[in-house]
Amino acid sequence: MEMPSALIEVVRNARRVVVLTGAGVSAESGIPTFRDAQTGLWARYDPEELASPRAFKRNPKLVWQWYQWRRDLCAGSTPNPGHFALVEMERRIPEFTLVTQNVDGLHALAGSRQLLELHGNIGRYICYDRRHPVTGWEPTDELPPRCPICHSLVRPDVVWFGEQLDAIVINRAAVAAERCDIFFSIGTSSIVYPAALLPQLALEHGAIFVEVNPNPTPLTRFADFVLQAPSGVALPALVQTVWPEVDSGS
Ligand code: BV8
Repeated sequence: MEMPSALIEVVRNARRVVVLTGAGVSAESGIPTFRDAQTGLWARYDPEELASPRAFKRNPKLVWQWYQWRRDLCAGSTPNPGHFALVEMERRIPEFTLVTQNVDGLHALAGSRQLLELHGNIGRYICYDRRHPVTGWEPTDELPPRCPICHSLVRPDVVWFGEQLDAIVINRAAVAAERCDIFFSIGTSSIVYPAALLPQLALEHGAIFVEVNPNPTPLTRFADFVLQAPSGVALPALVQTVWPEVDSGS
């Protein structure tokens, strides 16, 4: 894939880079994106509806089983070349911050370290009433299981619609977005807030804005560069062109 020479130049000279990723970056790992039509049993449910405290209170077992289905999908998936290209960028760029909306854990699995998980992680559990971290529970036929400490229902440690993000995490992401030279928005429809405010913050502070997405989004028209391709193709091509000495097999 051909890279614009101007983009190669700015990436090669960048000191501070922020990357925001969404579900699209895991699509090539076989995880359906958040808004793709859900498959099978889940096709008739709206994910934004299910990923909410209201849905969990109304039907905790249904929401628990949806997350179990997604957790099994994640367990069966591995990072793709797009994830590994981001690990290489982190190695090469002096100040690199990876902010993800994804809850699948694939960036950490690929080796990303400067990582902010805005929406939590589907592999971790907390309890509903007191947010106790839960690593295990008594064997039971009841779903969801109960917290060993306070006996309230166990839920995934993710941020649901209508719930606040962790203030420290979103503030760290905002500070990085305000200070960066280049902001990449990769594999996200850019419609979920407050995550979608981050590229706007970067633009307000004069950053170069790069979008990587096979489809247009509401932010495409603000982009200095648009790589209209799957991230698993565009990111390895970018890394190979900027740092030709990189072993592409990583
Ligand atoms: C909150 C965890 C407030 C759960 C998720 C303004 C300000 C603040 C809030 C709001 C606001 N306006 C509206 C709100 C409310 C709401 C919101 O944003 N709604 C949207 C729908 C309008 N926001 C919230 O509720 C947030 N909370 O603000 O609280 C508050 C204040 C005071 C007191 C109490 C509360 C919480 C938001 C977090 C929700 N949780 N996930 C779970 O996963 O189950 S968000 C969910 O959407 C996922 O995390 C997902 O990552 C995220 C974003 O979606 P995308 O990642 O973009 O995925 P999508 O499918 O949409 O798009 C995929 C893209 O990939 C596409 O563009 C496609 O073209 C592209 N693609 C496909 N293949 C590829 C590809 N790209 C590259 N390569 C490929 N191969």
